[in-house]
Amino acid sequence: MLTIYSDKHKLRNSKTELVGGLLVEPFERPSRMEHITARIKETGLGEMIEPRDFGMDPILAIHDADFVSFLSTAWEEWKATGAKGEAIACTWPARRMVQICPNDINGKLGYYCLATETSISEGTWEATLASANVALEGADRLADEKVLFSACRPPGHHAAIDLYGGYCFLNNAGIAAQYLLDKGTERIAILDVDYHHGNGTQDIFYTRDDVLFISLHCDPMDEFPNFLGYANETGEGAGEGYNLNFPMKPGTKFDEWRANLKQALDRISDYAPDALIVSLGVDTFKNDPISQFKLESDDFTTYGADIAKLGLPTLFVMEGGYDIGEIGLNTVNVLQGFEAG
Ligand code: 5XA
Ligand code: ZN
Repeated sequence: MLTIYSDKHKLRNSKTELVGGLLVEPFERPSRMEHITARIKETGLGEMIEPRDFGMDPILAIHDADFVSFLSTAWEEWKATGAKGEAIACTWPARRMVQICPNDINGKLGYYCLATETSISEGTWEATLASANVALEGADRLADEKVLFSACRPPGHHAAIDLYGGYCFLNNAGIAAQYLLDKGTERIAILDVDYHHGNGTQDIFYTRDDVLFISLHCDPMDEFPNFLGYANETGEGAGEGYNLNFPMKPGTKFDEWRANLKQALDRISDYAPDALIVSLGVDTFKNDPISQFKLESDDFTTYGADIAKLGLPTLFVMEGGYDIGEIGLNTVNVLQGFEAG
C-alpha cells in the first residue's frame, strides 16, 4: 500500500495543551507520526512518497476564505502582541453576543476556535498546509490505486467550515472528498472511525447528498466535542438522510463497536459511492490516554478487513490516536487488515 507522507508535519510542534487546568505537552505530538512511519517500514507495508503542492483552491473549496486567511497569519499576529506563550483562545461570541470577527487577535482566536486545548504555535500553518497536501495527493492517486494511506498530521476531522480545535485546523478528509468530486466523482462516503465525533466533517457536508458522512464515536454527552455528534443529527435539506452518527458509551468494547460498524458499512453499500474515505483515528484503543473505548490491537486488523469487503477504492486519512507506544501497530494493523480482507 502506498503511503503519502510529509516531513513537514514536524513543524507542528506546539509546547502547550490546556488540560485539567494545566498547560501540558500536547498529546498530539510529532512522535505519533514517527511511530507510524517506523511501523510502516518495519512491516514493509509499501513505499512512502511526498505530496505535491496543490495550492489553495482545494482548501478554499470547503473552508471559509477569511478563516483560512486567519489561520495563515494567526501566529505572526499573536507574536506581534509580545505574548510569551502560544496562542490560546480565551474569549468567545457566546449566546446572545454579537457574531462578528474583531480586529484584536484575542477576539479572532475566539471567533474561529471551538476548543481551547489547541494552541497555535510557530510552524502550525506550514504543517497544516502540508497535511492537506498529503490528503490531496492520496485523493489524486485514488484513480490508479485501490487503496492509499494519507499519513496526515495535524489531523483534520474537527475542523469545520470556519472553526479549528481538537488539534485540527483544516479538514483533510473533507478537502480530499471535495477534490474527488470536483474531478468528476459523483458520490463519496466518509467513514469516521476515530473515538471522537467528526464534527467538522459533518458541518461541511451536512446539507449535501453527494457526500455520505458516517461517524462511530463516543457519545458527545460524555465526551468531546460534546456539542455535535448525536444520533438525531441526520442531515438537512438535500442532505437529509446522508449524515449518520453512532454514539456509543464510554467503555464500549469491540463487539458492540463492530456491530455498529456493520450497520455503517451496510448503509455505505446501499449508497453505492464511487470511493470511500476513512477518517482513521486509533484512539479507540483500550490504553489510549485521552479516550475510553476498549479495542485491542487485533481488533484493528479485523475491522480493516471488514471495511475492505465493501470493495471500494479507499483512502485512509490519519486522524487521532495517542498511545504513542502502540499507535504504529494499531494504525498499520488496520491497513494490513484491509489489504488482507
Ligand atoms: O479526534 N480528536 C481528537 O483525538 C482530539 C480530541 C481533543 C479533546 N480535547
Ligand atoms: Zn480522536
